[in-house]
Amino acid sequence: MEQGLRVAAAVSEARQWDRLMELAKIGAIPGDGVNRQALTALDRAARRLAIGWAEAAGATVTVDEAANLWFRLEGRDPSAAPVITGSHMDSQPAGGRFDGIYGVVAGLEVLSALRDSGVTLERPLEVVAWTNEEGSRFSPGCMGSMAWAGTKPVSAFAEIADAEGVTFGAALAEHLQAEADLPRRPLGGKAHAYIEAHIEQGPTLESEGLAIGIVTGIQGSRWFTVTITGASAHAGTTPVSLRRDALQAAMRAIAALNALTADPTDVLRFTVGSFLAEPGSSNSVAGRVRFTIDLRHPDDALLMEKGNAITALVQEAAYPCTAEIEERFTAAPLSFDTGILDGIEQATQALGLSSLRMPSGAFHDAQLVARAVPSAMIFVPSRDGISHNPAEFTSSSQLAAGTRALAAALVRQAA
Ligand code: HGY
Ligand code: MN
Ligand code: MN
Repeated sequence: MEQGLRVAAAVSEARQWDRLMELAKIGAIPGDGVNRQALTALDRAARRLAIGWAEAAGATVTVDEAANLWFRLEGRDPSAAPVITGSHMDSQPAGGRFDGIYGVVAGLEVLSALRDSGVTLERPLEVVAWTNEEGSRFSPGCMGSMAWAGTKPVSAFAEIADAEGVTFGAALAEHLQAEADLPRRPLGGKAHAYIEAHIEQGPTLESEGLAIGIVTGIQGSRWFTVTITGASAHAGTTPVSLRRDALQAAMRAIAALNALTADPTDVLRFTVGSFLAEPGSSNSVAGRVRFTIDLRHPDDALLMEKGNAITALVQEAAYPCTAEIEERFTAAPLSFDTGILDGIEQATQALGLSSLRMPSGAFHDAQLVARAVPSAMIFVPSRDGISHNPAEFTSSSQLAAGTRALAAALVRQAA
């Protein structure tokens, strides 16, 4: 643990905060927020900043065919399976300055602290920025980590289009062309351990006055897209009895889904986050409605039971309109590696940081990486538990404490 404490001591709160604030200028939106969508020029501008910092820390830079961006610092044994840390650089459309990007900057800070402390590890250390974790431009999320872990091939996402009709395949090709100066590395590979630092995005750590969340696992998530088709009609001349009103049908369907997912224990999470009625004119009956479903629960059987009931329920409620339901994303509930969790706890104790073992309500790339590599996560507090909102905030000292715990935990895995 001594080496880990040396590297942790070399973590600079100011350097890390300055880097985060520099990145927050790229895609800045009012209210201290960020809108930096995956595979855009803004995403590439942020990546170039990170590349510069990684190279200054002595790391080599590569990109894989899913556009995951890699920073590698060699250890004494270049043939050893690396230890990996990182997160995502893309944001929600009305995102904050810390979701995802903190985990990448924390990894970069550990690279800089290794250089400053003169510590050389046995294993290589790699910092990764995963492509499209949020899934807000191209649904679903976690495309980069799914491709890397072998859950789905990159080609499976090629035809998925954004709101402007740009396909993921086209955006990826444009992006890789723009980063053609970076050496390419094959997708996938072996790793000894993966530890991701992330903001909690919930109220627990702050309300209990704790510094570090030792994340024991992640609840399951299922994403669906519902398309309800009726018939567009004149709002003035068409009798209600003759209408096939897709918007009214969608309201019936969502009411039925609310009944299906009602949970007095407030554990089940059901969200309709996106709703589009077409043609979207005040004097035309809606002919088509598309809405999304985000369903989550820590118990796999319950998540399967509720999720599997959606299609029949929506189709029945939508009649006389028709409904198509497509499942876009499934991530089963997951428990992280107990050995790595114990190592994180020992790191927090050695650093004198208060901590709590806790599950994650949000999904993360670690949920997909854990299919291929022993993984775990570290949380830092979120002010008022706010995230996916410009008001998202974590203080520089809280972020630095998380990065010191990350540094000590990574060194323990890589020493
Ligand atoms: O949606 C999630 O749970 C993650 O924050 N993208
Ligand atoms: Mn995130
Ligand atoms: Mn997020």
